[in-house]
Amino acid sequence: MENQEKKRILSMYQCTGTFTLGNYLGALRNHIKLQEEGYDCVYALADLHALTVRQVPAELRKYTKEAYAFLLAMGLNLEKTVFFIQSQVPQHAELAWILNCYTQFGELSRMTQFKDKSAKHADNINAGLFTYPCLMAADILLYQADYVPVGADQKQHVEIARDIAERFNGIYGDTFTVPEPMIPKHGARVMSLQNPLSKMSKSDENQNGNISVLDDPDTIMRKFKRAKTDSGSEVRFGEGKDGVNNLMGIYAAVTGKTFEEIEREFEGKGYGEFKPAVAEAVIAELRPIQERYREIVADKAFLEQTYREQAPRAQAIAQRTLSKVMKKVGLVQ
Ligand code: AQP
Repeated sequence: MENQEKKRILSMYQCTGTFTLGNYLGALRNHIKLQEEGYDCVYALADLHALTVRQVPAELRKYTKEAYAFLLAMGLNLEKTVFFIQSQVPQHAELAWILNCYTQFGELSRMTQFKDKSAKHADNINAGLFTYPCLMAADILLYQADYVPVGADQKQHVEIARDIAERFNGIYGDTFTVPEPMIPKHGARVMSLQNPLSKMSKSDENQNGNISVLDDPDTIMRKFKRAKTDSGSEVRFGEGKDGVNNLMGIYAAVTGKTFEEIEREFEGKGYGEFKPAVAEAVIAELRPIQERYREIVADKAFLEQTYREQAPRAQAIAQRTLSKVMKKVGLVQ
């Protein structure tokens, strides 16, 4: 067994577009640190989940490879972390089917993501959109994960995985580790630059609202300069100043400064100086990663070899759990 004494963390990322600064500051950057904090990390790109919404096939492939290269560029360490593409590990789809049969219609109907996405894609309310929590439970339970890092809005996913695991364990005896949600200590929530009341999202129709981690410096500068703020000019955290609060949150996350320090730094200077300063800080943070990223994507053979080599590592862990489950439910092996 690999690193059995360490607590295992599982996290998967959707590759329906280029990662945003929100994904980076709210999740990826913290997840990369966890591998140095003594956890046994299993990370993956959730390309099967992406299919619940209609995708352009060539784009899905491109975004998946791009996301893989980006995490490597961030310093994901394959000696410590298993990092694979979900569709290359067939055990996910197999366990998901079994878990479908241990999940109730009522509990799936209560998932807010199903309600949101079916309202957004009313012309394609497919069965996958409804049962995706079973696939997500399979993703987590296959690896006997102790913790799943989640934003506060995603706790419901871990809760349903816990319910399914407890139900299964209750019928068949201990089979799955019951996972705990892990709310990150430094998990900044980044809002859209154009609408600071909604979160920055890959799928935002207004691309000026989101900073893509691959945006060039001029684009980053332009987007920050156009960021929506209020009619005031003081760089101060406060109620009704959602745009400025968001920019301060980004600046704080990138520079490590506190809000008080930022207020002092920009005392009497106004938004006109603050916005380019935030842009510069973000550009400097992303620059070395973008440079490494360009080297990695230029070497297609290396990238392909890397994700291909990771799949069997994940399969070996996943198959142990799947075999146990198959035996318990009465499938001939
Ligand atoms: N704006 C955000 N601020 C902080 N954290 C965020 N995350 C996403 N947006 C923000 C966190 O990023 C992790 C990976 O998310 P994901 O790739 O699985 O997809 P998502 O949460 O659905 O992200 P998007 O960008 O909003 O994608 P779309 O537009 O496709 O829905 C998660 O831990 C998430 O909390």
